[in-house]
Amino acid sequence: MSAPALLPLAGRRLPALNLGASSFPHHRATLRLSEKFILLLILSAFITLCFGAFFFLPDSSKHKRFDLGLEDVLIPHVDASKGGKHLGGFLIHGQGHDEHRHREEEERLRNKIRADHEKALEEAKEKLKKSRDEIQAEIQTEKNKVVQELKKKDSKPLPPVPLPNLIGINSGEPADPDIREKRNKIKEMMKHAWDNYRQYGWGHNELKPIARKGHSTNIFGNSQMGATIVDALDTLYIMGLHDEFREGQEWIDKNLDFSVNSEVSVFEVNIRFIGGLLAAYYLSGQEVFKIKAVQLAGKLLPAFNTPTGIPWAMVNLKSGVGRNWGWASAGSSILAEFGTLHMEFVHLSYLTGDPVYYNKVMHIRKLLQKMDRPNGLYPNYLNPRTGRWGQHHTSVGGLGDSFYEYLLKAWLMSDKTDTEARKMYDDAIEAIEKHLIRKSNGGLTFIGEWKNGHLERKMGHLTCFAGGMFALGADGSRDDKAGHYLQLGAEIAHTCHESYDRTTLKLGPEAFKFDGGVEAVAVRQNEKYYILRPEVIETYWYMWRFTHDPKYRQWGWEATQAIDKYCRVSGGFSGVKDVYSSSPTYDDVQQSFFLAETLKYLYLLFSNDDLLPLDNWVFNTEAHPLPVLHLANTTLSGNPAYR
Ligand code: DMJ
Repeated sequence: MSAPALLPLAGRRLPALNLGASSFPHHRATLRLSEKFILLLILSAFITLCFGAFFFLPDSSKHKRFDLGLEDVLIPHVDASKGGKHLGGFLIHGQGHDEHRHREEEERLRNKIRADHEKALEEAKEKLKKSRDEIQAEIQTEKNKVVQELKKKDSKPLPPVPLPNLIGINSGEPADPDIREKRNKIKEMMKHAWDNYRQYGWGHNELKPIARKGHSTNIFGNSQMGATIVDALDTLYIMGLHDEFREGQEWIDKNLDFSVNSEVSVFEVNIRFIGGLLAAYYLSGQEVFKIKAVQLAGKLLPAFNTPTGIPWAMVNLKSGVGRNWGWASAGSSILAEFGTLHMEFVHLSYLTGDPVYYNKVMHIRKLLQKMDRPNGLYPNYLNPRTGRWGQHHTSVGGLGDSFYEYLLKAWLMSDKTDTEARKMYDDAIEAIEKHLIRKSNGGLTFIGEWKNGHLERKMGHLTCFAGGMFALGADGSRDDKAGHYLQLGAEIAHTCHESYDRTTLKLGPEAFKFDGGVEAVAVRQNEKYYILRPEVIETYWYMWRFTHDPKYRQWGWEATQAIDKYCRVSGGFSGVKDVYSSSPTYDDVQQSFFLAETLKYLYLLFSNDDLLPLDNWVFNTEAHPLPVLHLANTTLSGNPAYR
């Protein structure tokens, strides 16, 4: 830098001095002298500074070297042996001292790196000396820390809401000793299923009772979400198995984590997890269940981000990316899946005061209402991109079933105020009766499936739930046809009982035909299995509640005995592959719905009606009881879902 460059700077400072002088004219000459003196002083100080900087400031080329790593390109080569270096083509002498400092600094750095390496090596050796268990324990501690941190972040308290009338959660003890004994037997079966899961499958989604290890399927994604624990909680609670309930609660509190990179079924997670958690919350009042249900629901919401708002069948809990099952017609979503969210989502809005859940399911309903329906029937497939139906296949069994169930239950759960849902149910049931329900030659009423313009005379085990649904919907039916629907329920219960009674094991097949001389019997080998499903027993229970005809308890007891005899193994309960074979083979899966539904419905069948009375509770499709929201008597002014 040259000296003239300094002048403008010095010049800017002078007017300040002049200004002061103008106030004292008799000192003007003295001031001019001191001005020159000051100017000289500044100049000499500046020159000294420049020289000092040249000799003593650190070599900036070194910094460039570290910052950019381009020393060979940008910085002239250093030849230390010559005791000097080239800078921009000039050889600077007298820098031996500087070089020495650099070398010292480099040595210091090298030593530090060496020491760090040695320290890391020592630590690794120490780790290796530890046992696998110790290492795993350390990893677990670290994991727990992270989980606790996440929990702190997620466990925001939810706004308090008035709780609905929670009656009949600790009752039901029958006076009749025979019935009490049967009820105790069912409780013992629950304990057997739970204890074995506890011992061999704890934390896994389900249990393999013969291999005695955990089991899972793709509906739960790839992570251990303890599906059996969540699904079983309310059954444990109503059976009075409180220690087991507490164990489950503890596991959920500590381990149930939804921030996992796992693609799950929106429907299954909703009915089993959200339904199970909400029911456990209402029964026990433990906040943890409500908080977990809300956290999980938040993870399902991205599934609704489709052009139509009809959710994808599957969603990745971490990324929120959704997609449909590869096997579904024309990339469609499934009626029974996107149509079985209503009950749980209304409760989520009720409990949180956040209308988002309610809006999502109401949007689905509005969209379905607007659509044309072939013969008044809802096809099972709907494309979430185009909003058009896929293949025209209608079923009250798999792929369609719980959509109809939730229309009826939405009305019941709203204290019969959601008349729109009731109307949709009545319309749908009328079309089903007209097009799908027939009597076989032998006089058995069955519900077939509509496939591409013709009726398939086949009924699934899943379809057997409809007997209970017809009975449940009898009261309040259009044109006062209550008697008719109760009768229809009884006929379906009878047909489904026949499907059990006509097998060797007295357990029902997955699907049975009414065709070519065959009545209520499975024909194809791959339809002969029983996987601990609940639907037939569910219908017995509803029919029992509405009629108190002892045959329903009798049929329920037959099923209990058959399950205990043919499905019970020392490691739990297993499905069987052929109900017509006297020496059945096992599928080695204890389904979570066996604890959630089958054993619960059996227990209720042998309990008094004051246990979970149907005026106060509505069971979701996985048998998780949710209270009726008596909204007329409840202050919900703060709840946007019900304004
Ligand atoms: C259960 O998960 C539910 O009942 C669902 O609606 C369909 N069926 C299974 C058990 O069979």
